[in-house]
Amino acid sequence: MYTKLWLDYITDDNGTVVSFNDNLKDSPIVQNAVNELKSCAFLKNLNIVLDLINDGSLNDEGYRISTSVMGYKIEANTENGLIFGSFRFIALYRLNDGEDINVTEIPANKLRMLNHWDNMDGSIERGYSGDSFFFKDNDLIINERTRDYARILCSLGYNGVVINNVNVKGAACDLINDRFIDKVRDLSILFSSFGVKLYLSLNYAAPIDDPDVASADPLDDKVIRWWEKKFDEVYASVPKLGGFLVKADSEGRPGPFTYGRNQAEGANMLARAILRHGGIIIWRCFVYNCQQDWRDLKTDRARSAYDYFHDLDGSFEDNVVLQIKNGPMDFQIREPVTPLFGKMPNTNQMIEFQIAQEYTGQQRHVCYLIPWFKEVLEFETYATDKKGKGSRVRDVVSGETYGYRYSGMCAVTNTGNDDNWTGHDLAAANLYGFGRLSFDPSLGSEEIALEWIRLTFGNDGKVVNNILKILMMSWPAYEKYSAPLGIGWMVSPNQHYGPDPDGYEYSRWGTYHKATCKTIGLERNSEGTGYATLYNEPNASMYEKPETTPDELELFFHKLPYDYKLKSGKTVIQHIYDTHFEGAEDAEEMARLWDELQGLIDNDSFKRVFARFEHQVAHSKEWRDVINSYFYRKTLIEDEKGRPLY
Ligand code: GCW
Repeated sequence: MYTKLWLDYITDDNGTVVSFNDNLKDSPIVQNAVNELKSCAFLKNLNIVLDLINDGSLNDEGYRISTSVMGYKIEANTENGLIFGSFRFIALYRLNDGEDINVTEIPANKLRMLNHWDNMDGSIERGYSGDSFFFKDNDLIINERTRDYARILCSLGYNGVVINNVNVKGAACDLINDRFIDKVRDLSILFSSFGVKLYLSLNYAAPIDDPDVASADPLDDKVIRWWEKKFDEVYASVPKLGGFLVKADSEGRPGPFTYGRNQAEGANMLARAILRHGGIIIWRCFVYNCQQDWRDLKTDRARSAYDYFHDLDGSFEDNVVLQIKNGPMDFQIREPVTPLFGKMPNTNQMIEFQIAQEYTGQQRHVCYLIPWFKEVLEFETYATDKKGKGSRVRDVVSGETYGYRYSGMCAVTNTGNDDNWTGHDLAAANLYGFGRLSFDPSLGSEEIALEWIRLTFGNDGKVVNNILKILMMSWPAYEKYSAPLGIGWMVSPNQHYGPDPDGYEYSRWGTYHKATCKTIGLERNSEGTGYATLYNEPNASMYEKPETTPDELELFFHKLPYDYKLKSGKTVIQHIYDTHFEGAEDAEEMARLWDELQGLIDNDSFKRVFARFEHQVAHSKEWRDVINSYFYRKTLIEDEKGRPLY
C-alpha cells in the first residue's frame, strides 16, 4: 500500500463543522475541500467557514485565512482559491500547532505545473520511482491513487499537470482519439475538482497518418483544418482540458523544420486552432542539433535555443507559452541560466526544471534541488525593455517583467507507482518544494525543507535538524563528487548514471568538455562560440573573461589550463581533487546523520533511506575515484595534500 506523504491524516469524522455559501453546495471543488477539512485528524471540533468573496487583490487562486473567536475563515474569489486555501490551512494548522492563523497568499506564477514523461505501456522515461500510475498496458487508469495524487498536487497549489511523455509514442497518440477520450474527460473532471487542469503532450506529426492530409506542414490548409477539427472534437468531450505541450524538432521528434517553417509558424498553427476553446500551446525550446560531430568547433549546443527562438520574439500567438529549460544544455548539476530569459519581451515564457533526478543521482542519491532552483530564479537577467519592476528570472517567469499573458514554472516530475511515490523517501522534498516554490518563489529553501520535514516526519528536534542538514548538504555534495566547475556530462551514456568522464565526449550530442593533458573546457566567449555574448550586460561581460566568471561555471565558459587559479585560490586541478574527496566524505556524513534517526522515525522509512545511503556512500567513492584518476592520468599533477591518486 502506498503512503499518503504529508496528507497522511485521514480519519472518519473529526467533529469539525464547515459552513459555506449556499450556492456552493453542488460544487465538487468545495465538496472536496469540505471532505478534506472534515476528515483531517489534526482538526478536531473546529468551526471553519469557507467564504466566496469578491476581492480583486486575491486574484483567481489566492486565499485569505483568518482566525477569530468564532473559528477559522478561508476566503477566496473562486472555488479553486477555496480548495487551495483549505489544504494550506491544514498544513499551517499542523505547523503552528493550532495557533491563530492569519495569512493572505496569492500565487506568484499563473502556471504551476508538473510534466510527466509517462508512457502508455506503463514505463516512465527517466522515471526512478517505479512505473506510471496513470498508464498500464496501454490503458489509462483512474483510481484511488489518482485521486490521492490530485490531493497532493492541490495541497501544494500546483494547478496543471501533463500526464504523458513529450516523446509521444504508440498508444499515447490515441489519447485525443475516440479510444481514450472519455477517460481523458473523467480524469480532467477529477483533477479540476482539485483546482488542477489537465494537459496532454501532443504528436506534432499526427495529421501525417491521415491519408487525406499526409502532411504536418503548418502552413498547409489541410493540416490547419485537421487540427481545428481535432480540437473541436477534443474540447466537445473534454471542455476542461488546459491545452497541449509540444516537443517539436527535437531529438528526432518531427516539427515545422521538416517543411522549412520556423518554430513560431509551427506553434501558431496549433495555437490558432485551439484558441476558440480557451486552450494554450506550451511549446518547448529544447531544439538543437543532436547529430553533431565532435570535431566541429563552431556549433555550440548551448546556443541553440537562443539561436532558434530569440529572433522570433513577438511573432508567437498570445496563447503560446515557450517552455524553456533552466539551463542551455540539459538539467546538469550546474549550468548557467538560459540566456533567453530577459530577452524576449513579447513572447510568453515559462521555465522548465527537472525534479526527476536524471543527472542528479536518479533518486538513489539524495539531492534536494530547491537551493539550486532558488539560485536560478534569483539570477538577475538585466532584462531589456522591461515593463514591470523586477528582472530576476523569477520576475520574468512570473510575468512581472514583461506582463506576459501566460507564464510560470513547471518541472519534469519525480513520481511513480512506488509505495513512497518518489523512490527515495527524501526525494519527496523536491515534489513538495517545487510546488511551494512555484506558488511563492520568495520562500527560502530551508524554510520549505523545514515545512516538508515537519509535515512528513513530525517535530522531534533531532529528526528535524538532521534531515534539514542532510537536505541542505545534498546538492553541493553531489556537485562536488560529480562533474566539476560547470562542465557537466561526465556520465554513462543513455543511462546518465554513474561516472564516465568521456561518456559523451565523442558522441553526437554536442556535450563536450575537450579535456586534453594541458587544458579543459570549451571557449564560449566572444572569441569562442560567442555563447557568453547572448546575455544582457553586465552578465555578458562577466562571462567573457575567466577572471570574472564565477568559479562554479568556469569550465562551462572557458578553456583553461589545469593550473589556472580560481577565485577560491585553488588551481583547477586542486579544486577537482579537493571537491571529490570532500564530496565522498559529505556522503558519509549524511549517512551518519541518518543513522542517528533510527527509532525516532517510522522504521520502514528509516530502512529504505538507510539502504539508499549505503549505495550513495559507495557510489560517491566510485565517482571520486573515477574522476580523480581521469584527471591525474591526463595531467600527471599530484595532489598538493599528498592523497593517493591512481
Ligand atoms: O535530457 C533529455 C532526456 C530525454 C528527454 C529530453 C527532453 C523526454 O535524456 O529523455 O526526453 O531530455 O527533455 O525532451
